[in-house]
Order: sequence, then structure tokens, then C-alpha cells
Amino acid sequence: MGENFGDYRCGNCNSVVKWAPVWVKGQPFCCAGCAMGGPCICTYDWMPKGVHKEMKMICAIVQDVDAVGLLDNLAERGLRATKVSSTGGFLRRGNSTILIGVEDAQVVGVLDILRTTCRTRTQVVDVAEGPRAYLGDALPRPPTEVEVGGANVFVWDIEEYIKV
Ligand code: 2BA
Repeated sequence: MGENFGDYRCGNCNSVVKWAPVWVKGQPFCCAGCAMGGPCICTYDWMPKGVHKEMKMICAIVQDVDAVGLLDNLAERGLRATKVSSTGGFLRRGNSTILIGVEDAQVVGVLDILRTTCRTRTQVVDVAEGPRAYLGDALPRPPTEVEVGGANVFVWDIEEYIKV
């Protein structure tokens, strides 16, 4: 048995139950309508405007040179995104963190766009600016090459999206 709302799917219409389920013979239902075999009488009218169900936040860390093209490609497909300027913890160079809020079904498409837009490149870690933990204190050392990107992507569930 689940611990939280959202852990259950309705035994009739199979939607995710976003509130305390109606239980009938040990089976969860989203509403009294479904509990009686349908039709579903759920309404989301009472929820704050702009609340979407089943969304994901995609956080993609990409190289600056790929960021503009990526934003263009996302916008072309009607996907909304936010670019945050960030700094890689290892190279200590600028990169771009792109936040993309989408419906579940759009995640695959966004991953495709990331794959086709973001390139893997080699960067040289200079002895002078490289992180100590990696290069150590034993100078001098030859410049070291690392492969960066295409994109490091994290995807997580959105509990609520509210636009006020
Ligand atoms: P940076 O931390 O500046 O890392 C740049 C590249 O340096 C990495 O490319 C990787 O090839 C190399 N690198 C990083 N840490 C290393 C280490 N301890 N030893 C040897 N080589 C190392 P990517 O893996 O493609 O990462 C690109 C950027 O994505 C990272 O920049 C960082 O800003 C972000 N990132 C990657 N993994 C992350 C994670 N688990 N959490 C948060 N940010 C992450």
C-alpha cells in the first residue's frame, strides 16, 4: 500500500489518484463515480489555475556554445526553457544549465533534441587553472585533456507546477 497521494492508480479509469482514494474491497478509486464502475466524475476545477498533472523537470548541463542552438531547437517545438549561467565544479569554466519543464510524454523528444544539439568536445585542463584535487601540487604537469558533454541530464518528477 502506498504512503503518499499519487502512489495509487484508479481501479477503474487508471488515472493517478492525487488525493485520498475511495477504497472499495481493498481497491483504490479516484472518485465515487469510478468506485461504482464509472463514469469518472473527477474534476480539477478546485485546483489552483495552472496546475498540471504528470510533469517532469529536465535539467541539462551543456556547454555554452551549444546553449543558444539548444534554446532555439526547443522553442521551435514549442518547448519552454530557462538558461542559467553555471560553472563546472571540475574545470571551473562557464557552462549553461538549461531547465525544461515538460509533460511526461515530451521527455523523450527533449532527450532527442539534446542528443542532436549538444556535442562532446575535448577541453584541456591547464596546470595553472586545473583543480588541485585532480592535478595535485606536483608542478609542473603537462596539460591534460578531458571530454566534456554533450549534455549531463537529470530528470525529476514535478510535484506541482503553479503559475500565479
Ligand atoms: P565540470 O565539473 O567542469 O567537468 C568537466 C569535465 O571534466 C567533465 O565532463 C568530465 O569529463 C571531467 N571531469 C569532471 N570531474 C572529473 C574528475 N573528478 N576526474 C576526472 N575528470 C573529471 P562532463 O562529465 O561532461 O561534465 C560537464 C559538466 O556537467 C561538469 O563540468 C559539471 O558542471 C556538470 N556535471 C556533470 N556531472 C554532474 C553531476 N553528477 N552533478 C552536477 N553537475 C554535473
